[in-house]
Parts: sequence; structure tokens; C-alpha cells
Amino acid sequence: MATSTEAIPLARPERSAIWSWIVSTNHKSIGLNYIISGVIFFALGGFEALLLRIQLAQPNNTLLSADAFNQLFTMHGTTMVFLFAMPMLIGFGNYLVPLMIGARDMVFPRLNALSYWLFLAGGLLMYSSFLLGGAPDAGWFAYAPMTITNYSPTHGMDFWALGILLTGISSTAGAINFIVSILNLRAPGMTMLKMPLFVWQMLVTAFLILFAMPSLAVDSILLFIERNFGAPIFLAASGGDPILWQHLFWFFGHPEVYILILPAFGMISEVIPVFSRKPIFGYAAIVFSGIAIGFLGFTVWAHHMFAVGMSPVADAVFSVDSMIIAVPTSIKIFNWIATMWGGSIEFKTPMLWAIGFIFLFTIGGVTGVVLANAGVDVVLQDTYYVVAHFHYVLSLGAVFAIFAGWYFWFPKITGYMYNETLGKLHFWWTFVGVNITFFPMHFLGLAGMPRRYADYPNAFAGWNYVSSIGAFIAGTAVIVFLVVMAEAFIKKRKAGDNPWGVGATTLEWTVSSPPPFHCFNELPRIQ
Ligand code: CU1
Repeated sequence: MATSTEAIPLARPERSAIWSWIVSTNHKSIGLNYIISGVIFFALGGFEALLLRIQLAQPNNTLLSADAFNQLFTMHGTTMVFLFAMPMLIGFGNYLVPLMIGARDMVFPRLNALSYWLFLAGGLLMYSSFLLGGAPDAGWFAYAPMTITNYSPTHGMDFWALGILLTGISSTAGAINFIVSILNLRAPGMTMLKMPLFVWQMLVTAFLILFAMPSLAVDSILLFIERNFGAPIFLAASGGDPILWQHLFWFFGHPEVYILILPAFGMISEVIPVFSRKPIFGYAAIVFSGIAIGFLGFTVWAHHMFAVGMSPVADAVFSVDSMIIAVPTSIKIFNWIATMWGGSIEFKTPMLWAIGFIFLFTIGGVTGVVLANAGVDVVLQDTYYVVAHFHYVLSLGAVFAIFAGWYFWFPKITGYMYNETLGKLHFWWTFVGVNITFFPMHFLGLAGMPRRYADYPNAFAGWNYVSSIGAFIAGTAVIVFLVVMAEAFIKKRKAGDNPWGVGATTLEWTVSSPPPFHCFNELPRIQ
């Protein structure tokens, strides 16, 4: 059993760079592996989105066949959820949690490395399907009967089922690592209620992964068996139950939303106080509302299924639960605003992303409460209103938080300072682009445009055109981002141990930038 005091062998000098990278078990290299892979998958998923938006820019477009369109939106969603957002947040968690709790590494470094390589294998497996007969094409939530061979004749959905299984094993192993590390490796004096808020949210997230992932694993194994061995599981025509798939999927799928957003909440909770020059308002409220979200997150899954015809009692229960979960979420938003209130706010790049996050996430949260009404949801189900809603929550919410965290910890991780003006340009460029892309989707949804169609009648042309222009602006923001990064690595401005000053009180700011291999020569003591 490895403990924090046991020496971890250093990379031997005779190892080639590539081999020591492959066999590294250091949490910082693994964290960076996750983050860099996440960025690459983000680019792929973004490129897929751009192709979809070109196809939808005007009616009767023939850029993509209906088949190609199905594959691209399936892989766009799958990529953004499983191959970008999750690994990105797990990567930041890997890099930061040991530093923040005053440990030298995660508790199971080899398991940690295994998690990363399983995730990468899952991602590559799913992407290899593009070259091996056709990509998954039944949507990222893979409803029966769309997944059945009659509708999805290529092996795409088999690649999907196995790829999802691998990434699920990866994140479950990672979750165990986070839980055991956080519970056992904290520096002397760091009680649970002295842990940084990011660590708290990672802990709750890890429990969510642990309890949600098995449901998806069962689902994808059953799907694989049904597709390849003809077992009657989800296909009604052969005596299976398509609703069973939905229950198992969303019992994972809704907690997954919080798996993506709680670490984001954690990042925001670290950034806001530093740039408000005030301690966080209501630390305990943020901790306990995070735990409440964790529990409630498991009680709302069937709000994705109002249209399947559940009993009125079930509809009512899941409607009310879904509205209740807005309460702990609003508590956090209240706490962040109260932290900023009366502070001397510095609008540095991380802070801009954090404020952008609060603004966009709140819009997504409000449309979420609208959709939580079973009666309203039946009308809006599978329209662009839903697409707008979850993109505001995730692709704007979680992504903005990730960029807040990115700019906040970039100086710590690389040792270099980015250029503030360029960073702000990146923020505003993205902010304008994504709002032009996603806000019109509310109108399209209210007008009744269904999602996942490769074409539409002329009546929907106006807002679709606007949305596609927005997608191009948001797409070019990636170039601005690359410029910011390139500039920082060329200019090599030294960031110092703590570029943010007195407000940055968590332990990672007490070590050098980038942090030493084993983080701490002596375990820190917390007063
Ligand atoms: Cu949900």
C-alpha cells in the first residue's frame, strides 16, 4: 500500500522522453495528459459542431448527407461530454487536488495512470470507427430502437458501447482515487471544513461518478449483447423494453450533468474571491449545497422522459424534484455574487471568464426550471429550446469555468504569465460568438424546430443563419486562444510562485511554478 511518505521512484535518466511520459505515474504529468487530450478532443468536437452549423446555415443544404449528419451530431455530443469536459475537469483535479490538500501525489499513482490510458483508449476506439465502416449515429444518449441494427447497420454503435465502457471504467477508477486521496492524504491540520472548495466539489463529483457510472456500464454492455447476440433487451418488437434503456441511461445521465458542473463550481469558487479581494462568502453553504446537489442529482433523472408517458404521479415527483435542485444551485450563485459585493474587483482574465460563467449558467438554469415543468416539457421536448438550454449550462457554463480555471492556474502549471489584453480578447470573442450561436436556438425551439434534423423548412431559415454565423465567430475564438498560448510560451514572462497576491491562499500558491516533482519537500501544516 503506497502512502504519501513512501518514496516514488523518479523517472530514470536513461529513459527516453517518450517512454518516461508513457510510464509516468506523477499526478501532474497525468493531469496534463488529461488536459492536453481534452483540448484535442475539444477541437475535434468543435470541428464537428462547425460542420453541423454549416449544413444548417440555410435550408436545402447538401454539404452533409443525413447519414453523415447523424454521425457528426452523435460524435459531437459524445466527444464533448466524455472526451472533453470530463477528462478536462478530471485533469485539473488530478493536477490540483494533491497540491491543494498538501499531498505528494494521488494515493494510487499507478491506478491513476491506468485511468488516463483507459480514457484515451476509449476515445481512440470511438474515433477509429470513422475509418472502420462508420461512426456511431444514434445520438449521444443512444435511444432504442435507433441503436438497433436495422436503423444503425454499421458497427458504429458497437464502438460507442465499448468506448463508453472503457471511459466509464477509467472515470470510476479515477473517482476511487480522488475519494481515497482526499479522505486520507490531507496535510496535518487540514480538516474537512478547511479544504479548498475545489477539492470539496471534486470529492462530491467523485462520489457521483462512483454511483452513476455503473448504470451506464450496464446499459452499454446490454446494448452490445443485444446488437451482437440478438438478446431481446431494449427493442420492443422483439419483446424488449426501450424505456429500460432510458431509465438506466438517465440514472447516469443526469448525475453526469453535475459531474461536469460541480468541478466547474469549484473552480469558480476559487477564482471569484481572489479577484474580489475578499474571502468567499458562505464557505459552509457552498460545501453543503454541493453535497445537496449530489444527493438530489440522483432523484431527477426521469425529467428527461416526460414525453414517454409516465404516470401523472411520476411526472409530478420528477417535476418538483427538478425544481428543488435549483435551490442549492442558486445558493452558490448567491454566494458568488455576495463574495463580489463590496469587494475591490479586479477584472483580470480569469475573473472575466468566471463572471461570464455566472451569467451564462444562470440563463441555462432558468430555462432548466422552465423545462422541469412536465407539461411544458412535453411541448418543448427535443426542440432547439432544449439544445439552447443544455448548451448554456454546459458548453457555455462548464466551458467558461474551465477557461476561468485555465487562465487562473496557467501561471502555476507552466511558470509563465499570459498576456492580459490577449486573454481578455479571447474572452470577449468567445462570449459574443457563443451567444450569437445559442441564443437564437431558444426562438427556434419555441417555434417548434426539432433537433437532430439535417434540413428544415424555410420558416426557420433566419435564426439558423444567425446561429451559424455565431458558430463561426466562436470557432475563430479558438485561434485567438492558440495565439494567447503561443505568445505566453514565446515571451516566457516569469509568473513567480503566486502571481495573484494575498487573496490566493490555497497551498498550490506556496510552491514554485511549475511545482516541484513531489510538490512538497516537507508536508505543510495547516493552522
Ligand atoms: Cu437532467
